[in-house]
Amino acid sequence: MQTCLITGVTGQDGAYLSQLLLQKGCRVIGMLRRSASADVIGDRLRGLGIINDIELVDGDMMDLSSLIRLIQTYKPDQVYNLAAQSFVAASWNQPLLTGQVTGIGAANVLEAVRIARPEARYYQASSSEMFGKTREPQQNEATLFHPRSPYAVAKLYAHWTTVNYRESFGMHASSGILFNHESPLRGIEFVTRKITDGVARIKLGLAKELSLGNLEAKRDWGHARDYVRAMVLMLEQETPDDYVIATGRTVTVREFCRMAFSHAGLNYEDHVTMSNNFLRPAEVDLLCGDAGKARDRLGWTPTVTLEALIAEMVDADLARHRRSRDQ
Ligand code: NDP
Ligand code: GDR
Repeated sequence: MQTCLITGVTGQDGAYLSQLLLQKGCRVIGMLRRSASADVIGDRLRGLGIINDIELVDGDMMDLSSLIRLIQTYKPDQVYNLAAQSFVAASWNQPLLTGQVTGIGAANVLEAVRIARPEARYYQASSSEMFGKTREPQQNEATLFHPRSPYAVAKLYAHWTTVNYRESFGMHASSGILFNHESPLRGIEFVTRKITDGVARIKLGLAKELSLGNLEAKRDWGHARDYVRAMVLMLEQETPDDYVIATGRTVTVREFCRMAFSHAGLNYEDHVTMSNNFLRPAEVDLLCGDAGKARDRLGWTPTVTLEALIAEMVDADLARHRRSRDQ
């Protein structure tokens, strides 16, 4: 039985990855940071009905000693480093924290693995945000990086540290350059979930308007369930490597709005307003991934269309609001 340690287990990807690893018969150790609201924080795992199947243990990305102790104690065969301050917009307000958690935090995990369990396989949650102000219409593993936020700069540090540990110490360390992936478990502050939640509230008469920022940004959105499958495939390879994971289809935030509102029989133009409050100091205008390498080497392809993703998210938010309204 493989023992897998997941940092960021309480996040969207941590929940789906835990579920997948449990289905594969793995022992899943989830690192949980100390919080006064631990009951609420496990909600995604509770929602998937797996919270009692995971061993939740205390630790923090900024506390190297906690990471070393965890790895010494549980001797994981695989380490999935998903923990991060992952909200791009917040990274301008908390650049140093973002650097410490998202950047140095990854180096801490790599150090802990190198010291306590160098034979473990390591996965780094890298991001398409690293491409940032790209000139390429479609981005792949060879595309130059030009990060546009403190978050993306921190992710780039973590990415290159992963590559460096592979090259310096021969560690089985892989980096997944994942494009945006969403689901009903997506944090409410991210634009897709903000939109599907807004659609549900407007449809049920709980709100009239939805205020957004830049509607012209283009993103390549896939389903988180498909993307965690790619993480597992990467660690199953004999040789560690870096892979872009994406659908290859890009649409604007405006188009996402149109599709989400129309799924509920609404016209987005009647409800969406623009606010400068949600504009960013520097924007990433266009992301569209080329996952050809993952397709050829991992046999990975996405299975969920954007239409199906939006339908699942809107329906889940409608059901959730109906439940709390009827309680
Ligand atoms: P979430 O924001 O949903 O989850 C982040 C996780 O990190 C949470 O479990 C959070 O814990 C944990 N965390 C934050 N700070 C610390 C800390 N100091 N110590 C320990 N744990 C901490 O992210 P996603 O699940 O969406 O993404 C997973 C990873 O993939 C992230 O690294 C993200 O940057 C990256 N990524 C995500 C993409 C996406 O589209 N979703 C695309 C590309 C990369 P808590 O619950 O306590 O806040
Ligand atoms: P992103 O996701 O920054 O791509 O990072 P987000 O959903 O926050 O933004 C996507 C695009 O939508 C525009 N936008 C808005 N965004 C938010 N959050 N709220 C709004 O009201 C709004 N209006 C317009 C943004 O400007 C942006 O262009 C996500 C995170 O999961 C990262 O951790 C991950 O690395 C990348 O995806 C890939």
